Amino acid sequence: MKPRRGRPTKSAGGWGAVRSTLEHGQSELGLGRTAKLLMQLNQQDGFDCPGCAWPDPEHRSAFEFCENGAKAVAEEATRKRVGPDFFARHSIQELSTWSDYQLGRSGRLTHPMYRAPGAEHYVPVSWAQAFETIGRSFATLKTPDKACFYTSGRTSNEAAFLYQLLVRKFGTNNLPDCSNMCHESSGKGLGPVIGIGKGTVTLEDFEKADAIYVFGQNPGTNHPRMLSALREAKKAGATIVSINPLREPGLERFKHPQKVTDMLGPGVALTDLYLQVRINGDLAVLKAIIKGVLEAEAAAPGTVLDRGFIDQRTEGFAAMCAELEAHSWEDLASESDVPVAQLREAAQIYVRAKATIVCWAMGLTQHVNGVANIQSVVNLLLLKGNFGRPGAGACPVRGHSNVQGDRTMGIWEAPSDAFLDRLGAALAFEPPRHHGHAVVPAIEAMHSGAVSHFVAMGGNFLSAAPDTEFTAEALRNCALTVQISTKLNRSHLVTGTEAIILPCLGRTELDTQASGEQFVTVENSMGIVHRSRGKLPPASPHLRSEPWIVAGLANALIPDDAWDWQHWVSDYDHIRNLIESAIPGFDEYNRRVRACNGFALPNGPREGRFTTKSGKAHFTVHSLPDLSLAPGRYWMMTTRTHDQYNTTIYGLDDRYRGIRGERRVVLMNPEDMAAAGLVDEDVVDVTSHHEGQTRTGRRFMVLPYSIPRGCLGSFFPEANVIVPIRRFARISLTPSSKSIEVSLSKSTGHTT
Ligand SMILES: Nc1nc2c(c(=O)[nH]1)N[C@H]1C(S)=C(S)[C@@H](COP(=O)(O)OP(=O)(O)OC[C@H]3O[C@@H](n4cnc5c(=O)[nH]c(N)nc54)[C@H](O)[C@@H]3O)O[C@H]1N2
Ligand SMILES: Nc1nc2c(c(=O)[nH]1)N[C@H]1C(S)=C(S)[C@@H](COP(=O)(O)OP(=O)(O)OC[C@H]3O[C@@H](n4cnc5c(=O)[nH]c(N)nc54)[C@H](O)[C@@H]3O)O[C@H]1N2
Ligand SMILES: [Mo]
Repeated sequence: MKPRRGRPTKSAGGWGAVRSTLEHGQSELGLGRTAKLLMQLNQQDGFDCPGCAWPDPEHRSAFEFCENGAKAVAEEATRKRVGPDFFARHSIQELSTWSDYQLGRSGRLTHPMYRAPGAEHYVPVSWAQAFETIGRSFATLKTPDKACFYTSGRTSNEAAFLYQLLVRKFGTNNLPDCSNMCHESSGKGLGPVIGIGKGTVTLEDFEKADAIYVFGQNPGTNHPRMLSALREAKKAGATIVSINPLREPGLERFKHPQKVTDMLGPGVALTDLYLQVRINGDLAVLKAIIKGVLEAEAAAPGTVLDRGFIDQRTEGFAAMCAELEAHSWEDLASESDVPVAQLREAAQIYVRAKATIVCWAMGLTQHVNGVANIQSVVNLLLLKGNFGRPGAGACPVRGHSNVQGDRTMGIWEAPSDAFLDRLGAALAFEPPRHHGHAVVPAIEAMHSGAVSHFVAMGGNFLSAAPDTEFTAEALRNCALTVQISTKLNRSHLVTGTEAIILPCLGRTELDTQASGEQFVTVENSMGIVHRSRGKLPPASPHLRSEPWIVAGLANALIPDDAWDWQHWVSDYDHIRNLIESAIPGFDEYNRRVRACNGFALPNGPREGRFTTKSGKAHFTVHSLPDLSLAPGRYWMMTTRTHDQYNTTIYGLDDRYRGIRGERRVVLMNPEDMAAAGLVDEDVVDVTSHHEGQTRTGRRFMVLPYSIPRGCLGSFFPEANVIVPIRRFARISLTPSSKSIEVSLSKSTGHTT
């Protein structure tokens, strides 16, 4: 289809969102079923949205969902099916030529499927045969460390806890997860400086904040319900500063679909000051804001900083101030590509605010200096003691709906000794101590042959991971790959010598075990643990729940194990009792999680305690990244469109950005286009450059867009072919998918 381009929309939400919700739901489910399902979404007795991890308000309306949550639900509750006949009709080779969009739209997986060595087709197998095959293959492993167990962030607490327990009982900490590609920089950044790797605000804080900074996040698309919180904050008098290379319509203005005045009028303007920073210029912006705050304090001593807080509750302030002296305003403006006047204004807003929240997502974490970015956010917040008081704090906005809970449950390749001590004591076993592989090292280990067995609890490892070709080679190198999935995706098509698909229940579906109907629990972005109960009849009678599948895997991998996994799975209260005994903060889990809004996990900084070794928060010093580019080179970011959930593509439009019918695009500054001799809709090949290696993605369409010079935008997963496997964040190892050094050349007609 030829792309049609309009202008980016002026606001997010509004009639466009209502229309899109209904159209998408209706095409997958029919209107009656759509309405019935959406009324259960995010309700106390309903199911948690499988979309993002944004929290639910205490007093919920009948419509606690957004356009994109509704799409995520429709995607799972679709009436289309991918059964044995589908796999008999389509060979794996043929399916490999389908787009992600076509694969996702095929429907729900219905049977366990097996691909024999060299086979062109998957064939159906029974659950018993599937587990037997897995058991036989794992029995050949010389050491448990030759296996890796991936997790994506939709997995419930119950499934995640059992899964990590199985993996550790089996004998390894090889638990890479989607978090490694996502907010790992936030966890690794926050932990050492404030004592917890999580955010410190609650939803209620938004209404009490005087200033809110939103760094590197596109909530209009990825966390639409956050716009309601920003709208309320704004109405209560907060000033909002957005820092983003793209002018995202969702950050500019919001029309709440349930507010008549918004829908009929222009909506509510959200951002007061928009800093159109260059890609990875945030560290310079943060330094500039801090510099402005220190200058304001110097001009009127004792009126700006919270001196008492800095002296008694923090360390490292003087060193941080000293490093700042090396940077002039002009340097910081040129490093960030934001004019001095705007940087000064951003600082003044912080100076005036009594309580400040800083929100962020992938625009800060997915850089080589991702951890430094997060710790610099903390530097800013500490200046005025913006922790442990109303309206203030750090707010990493999580992605997958239970990614934070999975980590709390121990889905972590680098568990702390304290975690392993408690787990071992609670279950009377000796968990392995040596750390395992995160995502990037796991790919490298499969590539080199050090790992030969790969199990994925959800997700789409191949398409989500960097360096698609390299990752494909890694997966093909395996002896066995096992995917526990709801829907068909590319990771089912690029497999080890043997491959198995285990189809599982999704969030929306009834989960019945020996003791009756079950609910599961999840932790949202703000550390609240609550219930989720599916209501729909399962898509196929052969589907099993994730905890049930883990119990089956346990019997296959550790045949002589004395633990009664089946008993735990017969009633999820048993699993929650295990969690209570092994993980702090879950006292009386089964009782408290049945309370209407669930319960909050302990959070030291939120409660006024920094849980670092010294009991103090730390200012840290970070040098600016080198953003210089050779002629003809650009920094490229890879983001989501409005019509996708990570690797699941709902449609080919990016409505808010005004792009239709095309995903293989390069968004480019018009002046850069002119300088490079490119015109609108030229087709180019994109080549990344890293450590002397190149990777090329073919045939992307250039579109002029409002983005700083030297910067380009593209969409993932299509652009993952050019993300170099060896370019990742220091400390967190998160692939640097928001800053890749690339060059462009006109396509010569060949295809990808
Ligand atoms: N509908 C929908 N919802 C989702 C998802 C989805 O795919 N679809 N994914 C979920 C997941 S797993 C996650 S992690 C979150 C992701 O949520 P986001 O982080 O909002 O997702 P991205 O599309 O990666 O967008 C990042 C934003 O960062 C900006 N950016 C890029 N580089 C830089 C930079 O160097 N500096 C700054 N300041 N900004 C930059 C981009 O312009 C973009 O606005 O959303 C979750 N929710
Ligand atoms: N270039 C680039 N790459 C990126 C990013 C980026 O911004 N740029 N973002 C990164 C981020 S933030 C993340 S979180 C990762 C996402 O990585 P993943 O979490 O691995 O990917 P998803 O696309 O969310 O996974 C979708 C698949 O999950 C399965 N699924 C859905 N629901 C369920 C369920 O309830 N149970 C089970 N067992 N399976 C289910 C379906 O089969 C579906 O096809 O991608 C990362 N990759
Ligand atoms: Mo994510």
